[in-house]
Amino acid sequence: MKLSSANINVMVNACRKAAKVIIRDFGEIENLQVSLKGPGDFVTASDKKVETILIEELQKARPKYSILSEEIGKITNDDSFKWIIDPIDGTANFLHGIPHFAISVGLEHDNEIICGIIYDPIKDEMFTAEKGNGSYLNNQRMRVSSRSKLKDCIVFTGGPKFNSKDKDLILNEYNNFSSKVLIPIRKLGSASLDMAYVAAGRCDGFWQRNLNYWDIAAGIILVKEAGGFVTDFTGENEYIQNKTILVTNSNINKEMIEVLK
Ligand code: 2AM
Ligand code: CA
Repeated sequence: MKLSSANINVMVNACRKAAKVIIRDFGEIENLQVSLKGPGDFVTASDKKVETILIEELQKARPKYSILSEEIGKITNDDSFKWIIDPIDGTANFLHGIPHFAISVGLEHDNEIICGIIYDPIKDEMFTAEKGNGSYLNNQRMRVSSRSKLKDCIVFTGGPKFNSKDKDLILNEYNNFSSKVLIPIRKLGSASLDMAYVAAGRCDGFWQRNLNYWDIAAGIILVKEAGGFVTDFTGENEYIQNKTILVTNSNINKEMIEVLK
């Protein structure tokens, strides 16, 4: 079984085209890694190239939709439909030659995400979801995990940025979780893939402060359609406004909220 609505097809095609550039550029990173200049500017250029391809393809198919994208910001058109784009999520991994990053594209309609795609080009894993039609990994239906005790769970987070104003708070939350789970907390470096992994049942819960909308837009629908919960740290729906996101299977949401109190 697979998802094949018109919008999903547009998103899949745009991602596959952009992924060709990512894969080629990722191959170059190894060479640049050892050069004196390092791959910094090259990575910025890759990010922009990938974004350009995504936008070109999406606009060709849906000329009236608006866009919000990490590098270029907003393009306002018919505001009832909007693409939310993160061309390379996990840029630091990409820059360091670590094969764990993704293209993330969400489609918002009347302020609600209705379609999402997260594509890991290196592992060739395509996560897709559409409102009412389920979540899929490479055309196989995905479900969140069924673990019910936080102690037995594997949880992910992103941690603070070096200049974060919330550093103490974030480290405190990390500390609290680390004494609740037997398996040490994972930090894989791509927020969109963290969410896709919750949807796929690989990870049981993920929490993070201060993410941008493009980091989480596609993940929101993937997790919801896989039967998981997306809330803020208090269990409410204000995760975009509050910039606190908690993503879980359907069993451990309350237990994670207790830890975040
Ligand atoms: P990026 O690679 O597109 O910059 C790393 O923890 C993950 O969080 C990445 O997905 C990174 O996206 C994202 N991220 C974006 N803004 C962040 C922030 N203010 N603090 C922590 N992580 C952030
Ligand atoms: Ca991102």
